[in-house]
Amino acid sequence: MTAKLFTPLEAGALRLRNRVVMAPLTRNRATPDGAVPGPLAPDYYGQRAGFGLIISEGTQISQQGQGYASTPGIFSTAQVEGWQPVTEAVHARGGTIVAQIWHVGRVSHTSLQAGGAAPVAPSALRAESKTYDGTGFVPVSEPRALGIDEIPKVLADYARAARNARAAGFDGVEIHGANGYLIDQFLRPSANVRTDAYGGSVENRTRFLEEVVETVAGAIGADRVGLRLSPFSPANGVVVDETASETFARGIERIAPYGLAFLHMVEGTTGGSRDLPAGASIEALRTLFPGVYIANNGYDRETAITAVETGRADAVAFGRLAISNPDLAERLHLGAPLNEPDRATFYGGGAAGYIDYPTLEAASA
Ligand code: 8OZ
Repeated sequence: MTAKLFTPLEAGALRLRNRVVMAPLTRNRATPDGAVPGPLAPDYYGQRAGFGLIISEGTQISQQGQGYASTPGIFSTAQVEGWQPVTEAVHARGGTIVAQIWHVGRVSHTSLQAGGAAPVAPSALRAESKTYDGTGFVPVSEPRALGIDEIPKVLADYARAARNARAAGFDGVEIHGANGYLIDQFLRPSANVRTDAYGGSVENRTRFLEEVVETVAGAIGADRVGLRLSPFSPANGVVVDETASETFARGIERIAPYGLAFLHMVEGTTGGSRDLPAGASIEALRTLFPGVYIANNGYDRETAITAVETGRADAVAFGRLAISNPDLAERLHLGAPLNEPDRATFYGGGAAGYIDYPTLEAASA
């Protein structure tokens, strides 16, 4: 009998042909100037159409939202036109693809900002983190705190990005609320010491998250919007403190009524251990969300099959294995061997390590 991992799933308006999801993966191969998807992107994504769902690499909603060199955007006309062949390539092969929409907040560098400006964040607190500025890894810049009057503009950028994603042919979007970027920064007392309606209490720290969800759902329909969170990941300099369980519980409670297509969680430390702090529970958070749940972090064939079979997850997202196995869903279904990913070609560069990992068929030919 076919394991449930390999069976279709409806997530809001999204139709997944199986429950093997391609996680969002930063590859730094967009054009350095216009942040337009590079010429190989249609091939890269098209090769991966056999995933039940492709979540695009993080795609900035504005120049202000960019934190690394050569990541793509979705705010200019050229960017929308650059994404069109990508979504066409995926759809031509029967796949489903959403754009991950991203604002990095303080995880950026003045060299990536308009006019060399300071990056923006909930508070003027520099992250203990590095970014890639196109020449090497550099400490992130000191941010300035967003004025409360600037928040509507950021929300408008999210709405524009979501509408642009649909115009570019994406089936929907995933809001990047994880990994220490802007939304996560608002949620964490270590990054958010505001004294206005967006800081302090749990209610205030979860306000920006809800406003982004409300805005993006209002722009393109909640049934085409997913959300990614990493409640217990100390990624990019955020501190996972004793408020995390309560904060994320309240955040998920607040967004639950919107009827999003899915919630996608990094279980544990992003790209690392699945261990959680004492007393923390992913299951407890998941229970607060009534819709489709996509699990991520360190899954393999057996643990993914079991997670979906037991109902602990509706689908499972794979990161590094999606880089090295364009036909991962098929390989997992068959129990076939997997290609190993090469870290040296993850970020930046060209075709090598991007569009040249062989499918099973190619490998046996
Ligand atoms: C790796 C390198 C740069 C960015 C994330 C978007 O952690 C990222 C990212 C990952 O969510």
